[in-house]
Parts: sequence; C-alpha cells; structure tokens
Amino acid sequence: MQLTKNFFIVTAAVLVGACAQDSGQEAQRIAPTQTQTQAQTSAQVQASSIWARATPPAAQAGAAYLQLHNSGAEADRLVALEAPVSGRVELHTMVTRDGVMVMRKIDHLELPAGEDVVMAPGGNHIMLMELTRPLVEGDVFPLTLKFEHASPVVVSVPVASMGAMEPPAVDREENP
Ligand SMILES: [Cu+2]
Repeated sequence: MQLTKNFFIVTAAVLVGACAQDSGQEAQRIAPTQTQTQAQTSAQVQASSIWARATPPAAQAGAAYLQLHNSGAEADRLVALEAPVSGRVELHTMVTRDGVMVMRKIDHLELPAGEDVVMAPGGNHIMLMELTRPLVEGDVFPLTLKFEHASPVVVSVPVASMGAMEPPAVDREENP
C-alpha cells in the first residue's frame, strides 16, 4: 500500500511540473473546454501570439491577431469566433482591389496538419464587429475559437496600443 501511495505522489508531482513548464512557454494556451470528448482528442489546435489593437473611443470595430498551430494528424479549419466585447466576430483577409489593399470577409481559415497559420496586420485577421466597448490598451478580453474538428479553445487577448504592429514576441518562421 505504501508503495502505491508513493508512486501516486511522484506521478502527481511530475504532472504538475509538466503543466508549469508548459504554461511558461505558451501562456495563452488554454485547456480545451469540458465539452471535449474522447473522440475529439486527436484534433488539437493551439493558439499563441494573441493580441488586439486598441481602438478610438467611437470605433465600431477592432482587430485581433494570433497564431494557430494544428498539432493534429489531419487538416482542420477555424470556422467561428465569439467575444463578449463584440456583437459579431468575423474572419478577414486582405486583397488588392484597383491597386488598393482592402479587407474581405472569409468564412473559414484553413489549418493544415502540423503547420502554423499566422494572422498579422496586413494579412488575415480577426475583426471584432459591433464593439460593445472600446478596446483599451492594457485590457484583456476572452475570445472563443471554434474549429471544424478540434474542440473549442478560449484564449485571453491582451490589448496593445493603437499603432502596434506586432505582439511582444514575434515568430517569423512562418511568413513566406
Ligand atoms: Cu478586417
């Protein structure tokens, strides 16, 4: 009995250590919601480099950015987003029309297996429409990401300054 008890304690200690290390490296990654079932555990998407830009007081919309990594064995898609600061969250891409870069709504974002997909100023981004309040620098708000296969992920979005172009730590290895 004593041996079993000791083994349990060691196991618990290892698990706690692993969690602490993990959260240190990827602070914004949040555990899947409780609705996750065994059938969905093979599909996993992690979010990092999450941030949003502060908005002027009267702004109707704001932008948020993040990086997604699909660690599952099969392709997935980001298909919906929700945030309490926004009446409607859209996915946008940038296209050139008559020589001018304009935003265009897209209904999903492809997440190839094993790859990183980056949203950043000038490219794909999350558009927070119908803001319920201005996004103020230093604020943090929750954002729910919904995927075609992976379980929903809730992330915390820190708000950077209005002129910010990138999050504090930039991962450049993904941009062609
Ligand atoms: Cu947009």
